[in-house]
Amino acid sequence: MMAKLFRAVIMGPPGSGKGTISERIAQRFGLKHLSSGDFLRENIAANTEAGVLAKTYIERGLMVPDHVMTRLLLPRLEEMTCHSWLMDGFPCTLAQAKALNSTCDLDLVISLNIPYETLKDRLSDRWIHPASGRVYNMGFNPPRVQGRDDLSGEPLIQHDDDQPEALVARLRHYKDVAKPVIDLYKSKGILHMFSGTETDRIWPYINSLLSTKIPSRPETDTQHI
Ligand code: G5P
Repeated sequence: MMAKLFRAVIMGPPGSGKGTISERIAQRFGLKHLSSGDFLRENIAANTEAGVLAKTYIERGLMVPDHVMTRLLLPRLEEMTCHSWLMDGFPCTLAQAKALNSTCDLDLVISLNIPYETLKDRLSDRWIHPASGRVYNMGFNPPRVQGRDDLSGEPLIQHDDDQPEALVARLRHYKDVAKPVIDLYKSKGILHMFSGTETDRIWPYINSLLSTKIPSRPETDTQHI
């Protein structure tokens, strides 16, 4: 059992490897992995009011409005009084960061800085099941049957926003909204930026950093909600 609860955030543009690295951190250090994208997909599947609204944005490759995100996520974080956690994908705007700040003190923020060309290659291979928000990558996480969702068998689509032309604007938008968040966490002295083109090369540095902050655990059960 950890002596002190640990609260961390991982931020990065779409396709930067947040989910992949979060799973590794959760497994190695026993933090609960909370994912804004997964949480939205759960709400879409459950047809909640917020889920129905969020779906209209996600389908178009757009960010969900701040008030929807904070209303969904903050109560969930407030329930986690006894757990150390890693939040993946939230906050990603200054309004979200300020709302989170009023709820808890973060110990550490990981920011992934991945070159545009790398993101473009990963995202242009990305297909989505619109009804559930499930995401596939034809190179690294393909569906069992090509072009079909694993669970429903329904056809997968590709976002116009994942086409190379639209990606420039989308990634620039991310950069614009994330910059003040990065500056905020830098000024608090808790920001750690990692750059590179391969998750496997970035991971050892993140692992080393976290090893100085939290004890690793031998068990392998990933804590994911
Ligand atoms: P999500 O689900 O958080 P995104 O778009 O932010 O979606 P995504 O695509 O899931 O993020 P990621 O988590 O950063 O990317 O990266 P990942 O899934 O680990 O890796 C991406 C792909 O690259 C995978 O196929 C992986 O296997 C592969 N990969 C990883 N590492 C490597 C590598 O080293 N080499 C190679 N070759 N491949 C690799 O959010 C979904 C939507 O919800 C909304 C937004 O609409 C978002 O689009 N949303 C929010 N809206 C507003 N505010 C928020 N805070 C929001 N959070 C979510």
